[in-house]
Amino acid sequence: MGCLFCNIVEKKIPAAIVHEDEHTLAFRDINPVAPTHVLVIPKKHVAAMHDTSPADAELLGRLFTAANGVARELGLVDKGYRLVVNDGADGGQSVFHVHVHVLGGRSLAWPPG
Ligand code: DGP
Repeated sequence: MGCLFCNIVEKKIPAAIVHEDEHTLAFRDINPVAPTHVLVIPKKHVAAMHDTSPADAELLGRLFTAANGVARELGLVDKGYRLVVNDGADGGQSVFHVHVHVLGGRSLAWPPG
């Protein structure tokens, strides 16, 4: 079975893909909490933010650059959007393959719950 998001990268599990390049994949969250809710992931498996190191600076840069590109492509930048990375149990992480949530299409409350 392996990692759910690796299976999406490998197209073994279907997803509504909105962006793909050599290093990243973006697809719609199966359980959206905003009118636009997309997950952006590195194709390389990294389980969590706390597993990254300075050696992952390029991967993380590509990830956030791709997330911003998705927000732009989906028309979120004029009104604003939010990028979220949940890490570990207290952070609310449920899938252990690093991902950035791109949230937009409504005014988002702060602080989060
Ligand atoms: P997090 O809680 O930060 O680990 O976010 C994981 C997100 O992944 C959660 O918002 C729901 C989403 N998700 C879980 N399983 C699937 C799936 O099979 N397909 C898609 N598109 N999203 C999924």
